[in-house]
Amino acid sequence: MAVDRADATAFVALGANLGDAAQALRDALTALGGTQGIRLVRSSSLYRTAPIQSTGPDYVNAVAEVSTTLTAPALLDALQAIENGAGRERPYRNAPRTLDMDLLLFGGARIESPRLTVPHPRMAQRAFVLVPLAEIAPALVSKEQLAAVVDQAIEKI
Ligand code: A4P
Ligand code: MG
Repeated sequence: MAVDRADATAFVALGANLGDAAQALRDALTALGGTQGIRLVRSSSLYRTAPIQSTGPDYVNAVAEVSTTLTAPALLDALQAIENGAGRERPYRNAPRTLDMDLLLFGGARIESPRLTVPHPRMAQRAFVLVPLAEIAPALVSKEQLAAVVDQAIEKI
């Protein structure tokens, strides 16, 4: 018997710093909402951000809330398919990229598998995640967390 999986609320971080990064993020949000089993609930503004532990041009970053019937690994598959569709290449760690989509939170799940760590282990250290996340889900980000990243350059586009 097929059992419907309950919807989970998940948060996805988007980033790009090659090509037309803003358009890549808009296209990625459209692709996300158009994926079977994923509903786009809301998305943040786009932000221009200075590279953190990375090189190249400034990034464009955003965060989206989705409601999904997919499992977390299946959602990661969907994110990676959208990245690949945007021409993502991985020459080395933290290389400049046409599109990066990271899974920040998946309901209240804690996941430690070889290909997936949730909550995203570096999200609390990064203004490019915390500021857009606070815009769409203020209860998930504390004033203390925002104060800790206040020296990282970020501006709404
Ligand atoms: N993986 C494990 N957990 C997750 C998760 N929660 N979400 C694995 C997504 N992927 C996850 O990712 C490498 C592997 O992480 C995947 O195969 C997946 O199985 P990747 O996207 O190929 O490589 P990456 O993005 O270079 O690595 P990572 O670890 O996602 O990088 P970070 O730490 O996210 O940093 N500065 C600004 N201003 N804006 C940015 O967007 N991004 C980075 C990337 C650095 N500096 C930045 C930005
Ligand atoms: Mg990534």
